[in-house]
Amino acid sequence: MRQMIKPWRHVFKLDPDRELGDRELAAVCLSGTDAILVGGSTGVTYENTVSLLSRIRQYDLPCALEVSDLEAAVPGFDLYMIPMVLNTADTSWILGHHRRAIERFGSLIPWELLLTEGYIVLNGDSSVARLTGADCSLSADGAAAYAQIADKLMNLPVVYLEYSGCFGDMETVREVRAMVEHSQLFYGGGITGGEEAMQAAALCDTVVVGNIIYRDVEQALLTVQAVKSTPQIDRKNL
Ligand code: 1GP
Repeated sequence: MRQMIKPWRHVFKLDPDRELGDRELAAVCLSGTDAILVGGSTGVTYENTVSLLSRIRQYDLPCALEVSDLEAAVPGFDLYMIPMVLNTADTSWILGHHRRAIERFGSLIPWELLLTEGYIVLNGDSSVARLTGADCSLSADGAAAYAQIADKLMNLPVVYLEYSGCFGDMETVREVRAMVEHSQLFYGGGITGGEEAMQAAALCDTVVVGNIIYRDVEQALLTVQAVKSTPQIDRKNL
């Protein structure tokens, strides 16, 4: 599964709890993005997840579910991304929900389709920060230390810098990038057009674009080419 996500430079994240018209969905799926990630912090249900998956399946691109609620663990995705929030004192977001999922679903879990994401949540005003009790007062060094826990101690396939809803501090992203050697570095948060997309793309392996799809789909579409045309800076040169 690590191989499947390796080429992903640009990903659109769609929220099952939000409305998206057929024309907009088509534009997003045919935009040249590398994959669709389905997920959201609140209001995600089995029904709205099934409905969104079946609409996305009209198009030929990988579709992954970011599992944030046991009730919405829907079969049929290409890949399941399992967040572990590293910067919270609430262990239910690191191990607790995961333990319950294993107890409940046991042998039904398609382990070969799972990838763990080491989440570092950095926007204190976001729903995900409120939900998980994340400590968003981290310095750049603190964020980079968590990233190294994911990369070097836990050997996680993905480190996800999550600024959901606001564009992140690129100095922090740069420090994290410099320290992450093996994990694939995802960035998400507040990208509203090409310029922000390029800044994130220079420093990260994969750029995730969410909210702007629902506010201004044309702007969202511009981020695809922006990311794809931006070369990554070699971490050794940072
Ligand atoms: C949210 O990281 C994603 O989980 C993308 O963030 O919605 O702010 O683009 P935005």
